[in-house]
Amino acid sequence: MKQNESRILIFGGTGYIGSYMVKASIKLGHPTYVFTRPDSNKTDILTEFQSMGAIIVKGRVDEHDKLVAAVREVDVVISALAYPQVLDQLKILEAIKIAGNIKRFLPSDFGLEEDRVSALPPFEAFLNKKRRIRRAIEEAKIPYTFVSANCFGAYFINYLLHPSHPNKQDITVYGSGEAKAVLIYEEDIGIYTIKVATDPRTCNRVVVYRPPANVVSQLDLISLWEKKTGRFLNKTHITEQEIVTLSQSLPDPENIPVSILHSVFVKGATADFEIGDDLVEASPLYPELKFSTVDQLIDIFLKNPIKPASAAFG
Ligand code: NAP
Ligand code: EMF
Repeated sequence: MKQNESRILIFGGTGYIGSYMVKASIKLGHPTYVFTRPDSNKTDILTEFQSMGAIIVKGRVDEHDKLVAAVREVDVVISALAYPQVLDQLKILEAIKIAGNIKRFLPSDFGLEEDRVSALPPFEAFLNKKRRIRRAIEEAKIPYTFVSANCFGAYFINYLLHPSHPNKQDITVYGSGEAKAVLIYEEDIGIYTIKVATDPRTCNRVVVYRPPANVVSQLDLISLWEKKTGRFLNKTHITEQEIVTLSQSLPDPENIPVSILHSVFVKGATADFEIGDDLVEASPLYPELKFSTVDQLIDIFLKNPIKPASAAFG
């Protein structure tokens, strides 16, 4: 597969992270198809995509024939469907099997490296659904790339530091605040995901986005933020035991975010494993590209505060 000739179909392309992938795919010159529900309320972004040259395909994942026809038009399928739709990807996989032409499938992972983390039960149940999709793709022998993008940078800065409330100076520190976490700017996730989706070196590999300048503790992040803004934050620590108790007492699905925070900021699960030969770290693959560092990410954020929508867990 020549990298510059791939036609790319994106599911969930109107969504939070999917929209960065659609824009990156168009920017990198790929014929780009966006699969969206006929009654999707994301009309503004669909109009924007169309004006940029994307081809909009309207349908539902349970419309099998429509799915097969859409898949037959392209070389690469990327799913950025939201968490509640994770198991719907089995329907996409069925269509890919029937169509028989797909050179690469990227399922909706884009978080912690799910085959190398062990989490609190609510997050474990979340990850189990994503693992089930990975195993089904492997079993079907469809060429894949599994992407661990770690923490969406602007999303997590917003969540941890709530910069859209400049007067809100009380912030929560999870555990000691010293565990290292990996934060990646969403625009970079878009570009690198399109690059790895069309790269022969990443076929049937797990790719991790973990450049050294993007590994940061919560306390580092807070002091960087304080230095750049001149505003000081009141930190309240929540202990590991309190986090575990919350994960047990909150109803489903509200018990998921707190369990994710436990993995990322108490356990350091995005940064605590070696990247050996069984994984590919994306940053050295493309000398012409660079991930924005955490320092740059804060600058970007301060210039143009992005207010990410909250994630869907239902
Ligand atoms: P999202 O914005 O919530 O949704 C993506 C798209 O899914 C929507 O735009 C919509 O497209 C489609 N969709 C929504 N509801 C649907 C339904 N009921 N049936 C069918 N399709 C529906 O997704 P996201 O938050 O970007 O999440 C994408 C992936 O990133 C997930 O795997 C999630 O776990 C992961 N994630 C990771 C992080 C991180 O920090 N690493 C943070 C957030 C999310 P249409 O309206 O066009 O049909
Ligand atoms: O709300 C979240 O985290 C708490 C702030 C969820 C949506 C984020 C998420 C992050 C992940 O890894 C960092 C979902 C899936 C992930 O693997």
